Amino acid sequence: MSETDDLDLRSLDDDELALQMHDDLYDGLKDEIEESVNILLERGWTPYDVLTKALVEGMRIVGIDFRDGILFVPEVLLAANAMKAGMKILRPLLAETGAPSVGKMVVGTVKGDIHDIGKNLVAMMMEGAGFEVINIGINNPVENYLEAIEEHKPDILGMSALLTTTMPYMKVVIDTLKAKGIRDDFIVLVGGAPLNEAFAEAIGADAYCRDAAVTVEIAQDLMQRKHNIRGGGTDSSAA
Ligand code: B1M
Repeated sequence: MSETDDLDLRSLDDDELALQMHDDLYDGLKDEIEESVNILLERGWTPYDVLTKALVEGMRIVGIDFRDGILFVPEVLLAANAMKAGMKILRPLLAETGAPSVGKMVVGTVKGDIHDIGKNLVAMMMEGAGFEVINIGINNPVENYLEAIEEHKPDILGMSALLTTTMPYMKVVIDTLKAKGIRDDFIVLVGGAPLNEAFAEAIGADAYCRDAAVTVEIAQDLMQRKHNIRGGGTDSSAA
C-alpha cells in the first residue's frame, strides 16, 4: 500500500515519521521499520515512546483491519515480523533502564495459541523494570510451564492467550498447580486481549493484566506485598 518506496525517512519530522511507521508496519516493511526506530532513537525519543507511540499504535491499526476482514493472515504475519524487528532493537535499551533483578517471571503463551507479540512486549517491559524473565514461547502445554517452574523457580508465572478458544487453558495450568499443591508458591498473572478481570478471578489467577505497563505495575505491587508478608526480607526463591 505504500507509494513511498524511495521516501527519505530522515526528511520526515517526528510526527510524520511515527505516522509513516504505522503505514510501514501495515505494509510489513521490516527494513523501513528498523531504520525508523533507529532514527527516532537518534532524535532522542525514549525506547518506551518508540515502542508505544510508533510500534504498538501501528499494530493496533493492523488489528482493527484484521478484525474487519481488510487484512488477512499473510499480511498480518508480515506486519508482526516488522514489529518484531523493531522490538528487537528496543529490547536491550528497555532492559538497560531497569534496576537490578527485583524478581523472576516465567511467561509463555498457552497451548493452541501462537500469538506472541503482546507476550514478548510484556517480557521486554518486565525486563526493563528489572525483572529476570524466562520467556518459554508459544503453544505451551502445562508440562512446559511445570518444567520451567521446576528449573527456574520464579516468583511469577505469566500466561498469555489471544483466542477465546485458548484462554480456558489457563485454568488447566492453574488447576494443575493446585493439584500439585504449588499454586500458592507463585504469583499468577494472566493477559491477552479477550481476557478480563472477572475471567482471571474465575480461573484463580492473582490478576488480569490489561497491557505490558499494567503488568509491570501489578507485578511490582504483588512482589512488594509478598515481601511484606514475609517480613520484608530478601526472597530466596528469587535467587
Ligand atoms: Co490472530 N487473532 N489469529 N494472528 N491476531 C486475533 C487475536 C483476533 C482478535 C483478530 C480478530 O479477529 N480481530 C482473532 C481472535 C478472535 C477470538 O478468539 N475471539 C484472531 C484469530 C481468529 C486468529 C486465527 C484463528 C486466524 C486464522 O487462522 N483464521 C489464527 C490463530 C492462530 C493460533 O494462535 N492458533 C491467528 C493468527 C495470527 C497471526 C499468526 C497471523 C498473527 C500472530 C503473529 C504473532 O503473534 N507472532 C496474528 C495477529 C498479529 C493478531 C492480531 C491482529 C494482533 C495481536 C497482537 O499482536 N496485538 C489480533 C487482533 C487484536 O488483538 N486486535 C489477532 C498487539 C499486542 C501488542 O497486543 O497481544 O493484546 P496483545 O498484548 C497486550 C495485552 O493483551 C497484554 O499486554 C500486551 C502488551 O500491551 N498481554 C499480556 C498479552 N499477553 C499477556 C500476558 C501477560 C500479561 C499481559 O502475562 C502476565
